[in-house]
Amino acid sequence: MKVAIVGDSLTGKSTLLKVLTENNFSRGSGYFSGFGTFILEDPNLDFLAELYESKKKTLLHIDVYDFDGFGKLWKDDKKGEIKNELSGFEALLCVISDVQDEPLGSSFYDLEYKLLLTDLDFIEKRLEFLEKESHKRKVNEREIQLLEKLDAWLSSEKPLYLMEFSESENEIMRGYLFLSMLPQIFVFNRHETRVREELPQEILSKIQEHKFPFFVTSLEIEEELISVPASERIEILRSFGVEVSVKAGISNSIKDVMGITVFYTVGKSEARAWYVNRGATVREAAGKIHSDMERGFIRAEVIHIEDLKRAGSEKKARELGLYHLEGKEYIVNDGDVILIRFSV
Ligand SMILES: Nc1nc2c(ncn2[C@@H]2O[C@H](COP(=O)(O)OP(=O)(O)OP(=O)(O)O)[C@@H](O)[C@H]2O)c(=O)[nH]1
Ligand SMILES: [Mg+2]
Repeated sequence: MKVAIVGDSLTGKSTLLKVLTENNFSRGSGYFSGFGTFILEDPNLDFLAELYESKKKTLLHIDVYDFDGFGKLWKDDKKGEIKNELSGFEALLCVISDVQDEPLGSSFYDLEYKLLLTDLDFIEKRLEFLEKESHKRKVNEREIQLLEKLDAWLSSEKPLYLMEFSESENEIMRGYLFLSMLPQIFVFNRHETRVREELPQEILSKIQEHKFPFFVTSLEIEEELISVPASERIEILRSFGVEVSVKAGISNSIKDVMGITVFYTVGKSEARAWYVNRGATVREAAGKIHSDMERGFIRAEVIHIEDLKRAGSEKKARELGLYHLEGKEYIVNDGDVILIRFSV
């Protein structure tokens, strides 16, 4: 999983990279000033590792890149280049800020405008190209119609994320990269003295309309707390008015945003989190662990993490009949703890 930190200049993007990677990041080049690995926080996995006294704990992680294409390196005539740099990214972490004493709206609308404008610019160039081509050869009319529809949608200042597509439109869309199709998570980096202030209603309604998650924090404070254990960190953050640390917030919301389901495997040697696309079967999940497990899949023993927590131990959970046997078509639920039976 690969996400880009985006936002206007001086909003705190590089500070966010530091916080998420706990200072373990590398310097980048070009539009990327740095990158690193963000290990997602997961209290469920902590619970499992403790319960089974697992030697090793393997959490999910995300590759995070600090992107300056919409900040200090933004150039109106470089939109195409900037857009291409983001191909392969699956979500955007949008940093909105008032630490430079500008109102929040200024960095919010700046980013929204640049994202929509970049998509619009691509569409208009593509339409121009297809128009020229149409004099030489037969072009795909369906593509032109779709691009015109996208153009109208974006011109009404709505991201493509909110648009619904037919099967055949989806097919055409797959060939494109549109920035406003990417899911977004908003980090409001507020000045320490303003963390407790309400977010402007206009911005709030916009984010809620798009169903994007958002968090309010002070990245400067979070940066000072990097080496403080998570449990103490949240206490200190609360005293400043921050309700969820940015790491916990992003860890919790990333799976919804990316449309993935998290499941676990656990034993003495390792407790581990895995993910599959939402709606995947347990056989596909087995394939994530090892191709042999998918090939030789017999059945899966499954318990939901909440059931295991309630029972308090595997033994008790078994006595209560909370484990269930599932065949290969079983759809994995978020939080399932799975034991695959297979033979090769
Ligand atoms: N007061 C205050 N200053 C902050 C906070 N977060 C970041 N800053 C300051 O804002 C400046 C920019 O922070 P960066 O993290 O470098 O921001 P950036 O978005 O990466 O900036 P560019 O890459 O230059 O566009 C730095 O001087 C930070 O010290 C904050 O929460 N409070
Ligand atoms: Mg920076």
